Amino acid sequence: MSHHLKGRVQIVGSGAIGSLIAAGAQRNNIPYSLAPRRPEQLTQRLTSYSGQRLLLADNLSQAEALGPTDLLVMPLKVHQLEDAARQWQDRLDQATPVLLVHNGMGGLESVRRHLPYQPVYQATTSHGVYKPTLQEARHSGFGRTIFGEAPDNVNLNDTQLQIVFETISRCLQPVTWHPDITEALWLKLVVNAVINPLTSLHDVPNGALAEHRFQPTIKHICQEMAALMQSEGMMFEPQLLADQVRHVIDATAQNYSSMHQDIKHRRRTEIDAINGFIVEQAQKKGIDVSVNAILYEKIKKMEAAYS
Ligand code: KPL
Repeated sequence: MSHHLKGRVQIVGSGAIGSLIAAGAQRNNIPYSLAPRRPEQLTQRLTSYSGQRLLLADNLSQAEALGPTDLLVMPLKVHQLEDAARQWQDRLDQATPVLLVHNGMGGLESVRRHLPYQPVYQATTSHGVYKPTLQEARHSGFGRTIFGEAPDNVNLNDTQLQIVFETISRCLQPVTWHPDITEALWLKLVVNAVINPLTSLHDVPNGALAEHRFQPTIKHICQEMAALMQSEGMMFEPQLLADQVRHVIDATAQNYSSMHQDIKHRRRTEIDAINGFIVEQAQKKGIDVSVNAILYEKIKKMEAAYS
């Protein structure tokens, strides 16, 4: 049976991934609203992966409040989530589903400070999208999306899960449901812990990380991640993690990572939620993650130079 969203997809912000979701909604005739913090940041056009230009003409104005048949999508960085959750907390029905899409960890905890009992869903995507200008987005890398339910949801609602899954499947295809989204987020964390800081520090596209000179560092990070994940109850061989990282390096070879773009545009990066999170967790467990710690410090220095 097919389940349809009866309401709208309300997207918070107008970043690259939010714009891709808006374009997917428009193509599928799903009512949506893309709501940037400042009007000049609103994405108006998206160039699809196949090169078609799409005008985001169906964009509704931001909803005053959202009911149980709407979907609130927060494709924001972890450090932006707490504020956004605070702003929306009084405008949501207790059953309005909220979807988080971000790199790194700690987003769910930030959102829970203001929305402790909200039904939350999480997704991680490897689509490459960037905004060459404030009004324009480009879908430059065709990836995939993994989707699941937050592990701490109180009322499990299979019908809602289906509806959110089908909606996001249309907007960010292809989407796979994962019964343990936290594990999928950890695996993506490994990819981001390698690709994002290294491409930023060396000022290279993702594909350059296939070069011989980067392999010892990548191997070392994967060993650190395997040890940390093991302490969280997830058993992955370092080599398997390294294979996965390599797969993403090859699949996104031409792309510049999101951290590379953030640094280029002098924006705050996701380093705290990626390598910063890793260092913090490892400290609690007494696990050595010195390569992650070095990358963290170096990116923090780069950020400090312009912020
Ligand atoms: O998620 C990404 C990012 O850039 O943030 C990867 C998968 C590394 C692709 O660039």
